[in-house]
Parts: sequence; C-alpha cells; structure tokens
Amino acid sequence: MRTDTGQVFRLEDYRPSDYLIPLTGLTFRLSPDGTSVVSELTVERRSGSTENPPLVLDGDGLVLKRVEIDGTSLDPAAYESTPDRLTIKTPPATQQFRVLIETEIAPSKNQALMGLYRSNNVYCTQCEAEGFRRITYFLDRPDILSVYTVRIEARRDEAPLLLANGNPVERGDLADGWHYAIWHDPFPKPSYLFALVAGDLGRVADSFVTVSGREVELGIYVEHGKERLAAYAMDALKRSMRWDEEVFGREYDLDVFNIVAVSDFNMGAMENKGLNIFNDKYVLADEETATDTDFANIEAIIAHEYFHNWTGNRITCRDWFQLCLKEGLTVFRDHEFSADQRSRSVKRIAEVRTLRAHQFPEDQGPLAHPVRPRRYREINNFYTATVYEKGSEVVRMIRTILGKATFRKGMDLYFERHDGEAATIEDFLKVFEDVSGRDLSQFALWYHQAGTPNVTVAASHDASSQQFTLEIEQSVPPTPSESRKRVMHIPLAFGLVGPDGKDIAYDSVEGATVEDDVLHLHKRRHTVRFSGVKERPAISLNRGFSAPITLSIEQSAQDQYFLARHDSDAFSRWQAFNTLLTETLISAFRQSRGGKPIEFSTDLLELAGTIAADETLEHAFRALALTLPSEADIAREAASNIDPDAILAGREALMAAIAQANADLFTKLYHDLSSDGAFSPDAASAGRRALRNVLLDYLSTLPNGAALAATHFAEATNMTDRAAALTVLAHRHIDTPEAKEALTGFEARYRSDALVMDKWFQIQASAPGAGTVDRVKKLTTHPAFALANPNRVRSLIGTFATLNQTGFHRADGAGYEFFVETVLSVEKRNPQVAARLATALRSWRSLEPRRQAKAREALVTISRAENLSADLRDIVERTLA
Ligand code: 0A1
Ligand code: ZN
Repeated sequence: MRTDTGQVFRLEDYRPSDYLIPLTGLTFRLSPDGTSVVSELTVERRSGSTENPPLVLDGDGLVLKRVEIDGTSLDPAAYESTPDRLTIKTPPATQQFRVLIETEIAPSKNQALMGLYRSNNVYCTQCEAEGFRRITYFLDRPDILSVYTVRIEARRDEAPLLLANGNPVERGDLADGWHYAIWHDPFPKPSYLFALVAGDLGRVADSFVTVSGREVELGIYVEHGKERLAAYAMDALKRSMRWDEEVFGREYDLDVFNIVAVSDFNMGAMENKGLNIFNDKYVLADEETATDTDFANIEAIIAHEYFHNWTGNRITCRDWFQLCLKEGLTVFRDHEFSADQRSRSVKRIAEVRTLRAHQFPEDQGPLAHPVRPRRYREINNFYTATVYEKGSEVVRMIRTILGKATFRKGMDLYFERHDGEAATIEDFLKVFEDVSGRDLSQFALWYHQAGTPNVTVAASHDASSQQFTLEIEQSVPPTPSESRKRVMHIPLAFGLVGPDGKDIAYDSVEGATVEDDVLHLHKRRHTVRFSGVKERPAISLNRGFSAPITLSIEQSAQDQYFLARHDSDAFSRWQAFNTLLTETLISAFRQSRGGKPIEFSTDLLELAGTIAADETLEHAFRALALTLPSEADIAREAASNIDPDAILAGREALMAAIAQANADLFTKLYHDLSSDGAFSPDAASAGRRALRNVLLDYLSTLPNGAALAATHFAEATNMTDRAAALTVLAHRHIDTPEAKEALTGFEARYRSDALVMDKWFQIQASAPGAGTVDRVKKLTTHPAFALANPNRVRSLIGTFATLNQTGFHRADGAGYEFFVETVLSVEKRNPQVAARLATALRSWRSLEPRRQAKAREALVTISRAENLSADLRDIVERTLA
C-alpha cells in the first residue's frame, strides 16, 4: 500500500519527459507467488535534445532482479533502485538505446486489485491510472505512447487461455506442461491501457463485419458454465460497434476484440486496447438473475468501454488532469447510444436524476473540483461524477451551442487532427472553434470552474404592450480554493407555453441571444424582452436539461401544474411535476419535524393519478414521474439542518396519501399491467414492469400491503419483479412474517450466486430505520459476504452509507461508528475502494447539529488512523477542510 507522501500534483507543472519509449517488449512467466516480468524497452531521446539526463522510471512496490543496457548488465553504481523508482544515472549518449529490466511480482498477494492480480484463480490486470508501475519500472504516464509486443508463459493446466492487447501472433508449447502466446498491438498506447489475462475461462464467440468489410473476431470470456449469461452483452457490443460507425463514423481497427469478466474489480470496467476487462456484474445477465436496470447498465457500459477505442485509446490524454477529455466525451457517447437504443426522453430524465444524485452533492460540498482539475494528491480519487457526468454535460452543451451538424464536423476534425496523440481539453475545444468560427473561451469555464451555477428567473407580462419579460441572474457559489467565480456561458433551451399547451410564437426578442429556441446567457444579469406576446405564457426553461445548473424560478403553482400536464418537452414536463413533489416533500419534512400534522394538496394527489393513467405517456415516463424524490434528493434540496427521520416520515406520508387518493385507479392499473407474455429486456417491456413496480410500492402502503407484496414476490417470473417486491417487504414491512419468509426464500434460492446475493445485501442495507445498523453488522459475517471483494463491500456497506439516510445517520452515531471500523479494515486491503466509500460522509455539514458533530468525529477518527493510505487521507482531509 502506498502511504501518503503528501505530494501535490499541479497542472501547471506539466513537462514533457526527457525520453520516449517507442517500443516495449514484455515477457511474463506467470506464477501466483512469483511472476517474472522481463521488460525490453527501446528508449529514445526526445528529438532535439542533445543531453542525456538520468532516465527516471516509475515503480510501485517492485522487486528488481536485473537491469541491462544494450545487452550488457548494468554496473550497480550506474543506477539507483527503490521499490518506487529506478534511476539510470547516465544513459548512453546515443539517440536510441535498449533497456532490459526484470522484476518479480506476486499476483496472489495483490489485494489492492491494481497491477497484476488474481481473481478466482484468473490472472488479470488493472493499470489505469498508475497500476502499470506495480508490474514493471516504466515512464508510467499517459503521454508515453509505445507499441507493445507481449509474450505470456504459463502452465497450460492453470491457464489454458492467454490474452493480451492487440492481435494474436503466435502460440505454442514449452517444456514441463507450460505454454506461451505472443500478442502484438500495432497502435501506440499509453501504459494504462496495457492488459493481460490468463486462466481457465469459458468463451462466447461471435464476429462483426466493419463498414469497410473487415471481419473482427469477438470474444467474451466468463467463468465456465456462465456463457449463456453473456448473450446480452455480446448483442450490446455488436450494436455499439454499428452505432459508432453510423453516428460518429468510427470503425474498429484490430482483428479481434475481447472482453473478460472478472469478479474482483475496483470499478465498472476498463477499456484496455482490444481487451476490455469488466466487473462481471456488467456482463452477466438473464431474466432470472438480473433486473432491467442491470440490463440497461450492461448495455451502457459495454458501449462505453467500446467507444473508448476512439475516445481514449486512439486519442488519449496528455496527463491525468485531462481525464475528462476521454471520460466526459465517452459518457456523452454512451448516453447518446442508449438514447438511440431506448427512449430518448426517458433516458434524459434518468441521466439528470443520476447527475443530481451524485454530481450535485459533490459540486456543492467539500470535494468539489472543476471538470478539469488543476491539482490532485491521488488521481484515483478523481474518477468522479464531476469528471464523468458533468464532463458529459459539457460536451452536450457544445453540441447544443454549435448544432448537431457542426458538432459532428468538430468531432471529425478532432479524430483527424489528433489520432495517435495524447491531447488536452484545449485541443478539444479548438476543433470546435475551428469548425464553427466561434470563440469558446467563456464557455471553457465549464471545464475550469467548479460549482453548480444557479440561475434565478422572474417573469412578467404586460398585456398592453404585449411584452413578456424575464429578469435573469446567474451566480456560481464558492467552492474549495475558488472563492470568486467568473460569469459563465449558459445555454438555456426554452419555450413560451400558451394556453393550449403549444409553444407560442413571438415577434422579436432583445436582451440576450436566442438561437434555435436556446437562450444564451453570457452576462451576470439579463433582462430578456419578448415582444408580440398577447397572452401571458407559462415559461418552460432549461428544456432537456440543456445546462447542468440549478434553477430558481418564481412561478405560480398554477403554472407548475399547467406545465406538468402540458409542456411539449417531456423532460420539462417531468421536471415540473418533480418540482411540485420536491416542494411538497420539503414542507412535509418541516411539518413532521415541527410535530405538525402533514397535509397535502388534493390537486397534487389527483395529478399523480392523472399521470399514472395517461395512455399518451410511455410507461417508463410515468414510472419515473411517480417515483418520489429520494430521501437524499429531499435532503439536498432542503440544503441544511437535515434530520433524515423527519424527511422519511414526510415522504412516507406523501406515498400513503397518493396511494389512498388513487387506490382504485392504481389497483386497476397494477392488475392491467401484469405480464402475460415471455420476458424481453427491451425498453418498452422494462417500462411496463417499472410502472407496475412503482404502483406496487404505493399500494403496499395501504391495508394488506404486505400480502400484496408477498403475492407479487411469489408470482414474479423475473428478477426485476422479485427484487421490487422484496424491497417493498424489507423496507416497509420488515417485521411481518411475509418479509421474513421472502428474505429467507431469496437467500435459499440464490445462496451460491454472488451477484444476486449482492441484491439481497443491498435491499437489506437500504431498509430505513434504526434497526438496520445491527442487521448490516450481522450481515458482514454472512458466508456470502467478503471484505476483499469490492462488489460485496459496495452492496452492503456502500449501500448502507449512501442509500440509507435514517440508518447511516442514526442520531446516536452508531451508523458512523460501524462505518469507520469497516472503512479502515477495507483500507488495509484496498485503499481505492475504502476512499470511495468514505465519500459517503461528504455532505456532513448539511446535517442538524447533533448528527453533524458525530459525523465530524467519525472523519477525525479516520484521519488519525495509523499508516493511512494516500487515497483515504486525501478524501478525509478534503472532506474536513
Ligand atoms: N477508464 C475506466 C474506469 C476505470 C478507472 C480506474 C480503474 O482502476 C481501478 C478502473 C476503471 C472507465 O471509464 O470505464
Ligand atoms: Zn470511461
């Protein structure tokens, strides 16, 4: 484990390296406890340089066996080596020279899951961001692009399958039951994209013919016996490959494309060139074991990693500050892919919900950072919702500003101009400036400035002059180390909605630029006047969530109801209803805390029924509209002095009130939606299930709710319905015999399926109430739980800390105490996973004073632990600062 050196990396300190490594040869002789790695590097002085400064290579915990230069062993006085660095003091003065380095590593002891490790007896690697240096000494930075040839040797019985990046070149037998394979990747790549897999796995094979007629062999490797579960992932892969050709003009470039599913993985998946490695959770699925959400995630992540082949691999990042160059752009691409494969408006609503749930609290708390950060202590902690999700929103805004056709021209120019390079955000913005002739310097603040901008709007109408006026003001709140903010370019898509629900035309507009129904804010304040507006319209703003901002708009309840019923933009229609719900829930929270009876407007309760029954709306849309803001959503919107118990009470009261007001309607709809046909994971079928399961949630608040959920559980023919019913039972009826029976039944049925058991852990860990802490503690001793496996830790501990507001933030601090203990034991094995867990405490300052003090104590306890890793120290200290 790397302990903290306290070093801070700064963007402005970037310097090109003195040396390049055009060619890299690697030979692995695999053994669990002692793998030998021989690396043969062709090192070149950067052109123009006449000096030969020391060659300083990165390492991390390495054991050096030998070093040679140009075929001769190096005199020990000529180099210095530590586990973390190899310095060759005076390299040859020639333009090029060869360095041979042998290291020895122990994959079986690697619990951090970075570098070369073992998962279920399969050797696999994870090198992003700085894992390659745990394998061999190297210039482990993304601007060093090298052509790799890799030879893998292993015992044939232990590892019949030998994979690396690129194309297969040769394979054969060796003495004593060993064999070898050689792989060559012709595309120069950074070390973080290196990958190797060796083991005994089952293979699902297919092929894809690219637009220019080249045949690509596709392989997905999974645990033997699970091949059938990779069918959906394979289908998603082929659809992704076709889509990238059609929509972005990007063709695949190697003869093979392989995906390997492993069960121990720190993140979702990794885009290693030609050899993607996946958390098996994002590959394996069938109706019996996976929910509709799992299917959608698999489709999105398969696409995401595949799309990286162009945005990330062919064009990579100059340094880690540019992470959003590949991640924000690739998330944007996978969002667009899913929108095309499914329902665009439903997908957009889901994206915004995710952004608000994960990125907004980050941007509004102590861990806020710009989409392109300027400094970091531990790069692993910057794989954040800001870099990924807000990064994607920024690319979406570029498209909104330029229009689809010019955006595509810019992308084409980006691929043409930077293919084979390690690029920067400036390079990316420049292509769009070049194709559009626009100046994007103010827009670039979206990359440089942290914080969620707030836009306040007041509207007024003057019938006599037929003028409709918007007073608009923007502000960006201060964030850590950025107290003063500059004015941003905010593109707001809008419509003026007339009494018939149609957008009304206006004669002219002054006070801001309007292009294609987008209002461009460039100044702190705008007075925007629309003329020729006879009747007062309802203003629909930030349609499609055109800018990732918060909007405070003075709007009558009447207008909000009107927009929730009639806005022609599906996102804004959803938003209008969601705002009504949120405002209601915030006042319910305040009433509940004040011990007052909670009352709701009958208009709202009725509108819920109208939306549920509106056949002109997609099922999935209705399901999303009827899903009440989560307790965390309510806490975020209420902003301060948070008492999770009162929030829960208010939310439960609204659930029950909506259910009571619509009991007959919901019951009828619920029954009408029961499925008759065979299972299909497509979006429309998933939408029906989603709506029916939301209705179940409501109906379970009524008398006999537990019995209804128990029947739903017993009759379920797929995991989506089964998990939904189990959630209702465990969350709302935990003390009933029905809940106990369902939990035990589920456990008995899926005991040996780790990924399904994760759902069982998740459902219990998110059950609200004071009793959950003890239940979760007890579950850590369950045979299916393992602290060493990131998926298990995330489903039990991560879910408890992020989705269980009342349990985790229990007023007596018991939730935090358990959490601190667990985070510190996870950290001993896997600092990266521990650091990510610890971000669950980032919003501690918004709690009411008593909980706030306990949460702070918890953070301080972690910060005082001995030998804290760089990963965890970085998170905890920034959270406390
Ligand atoms: N580049 C990957 C994410 C990723 C990052 C770090 C990892 O190390 C443990 C693994 C994966 C992606 O965007 O999918
Ligand atoms: Zn990515």
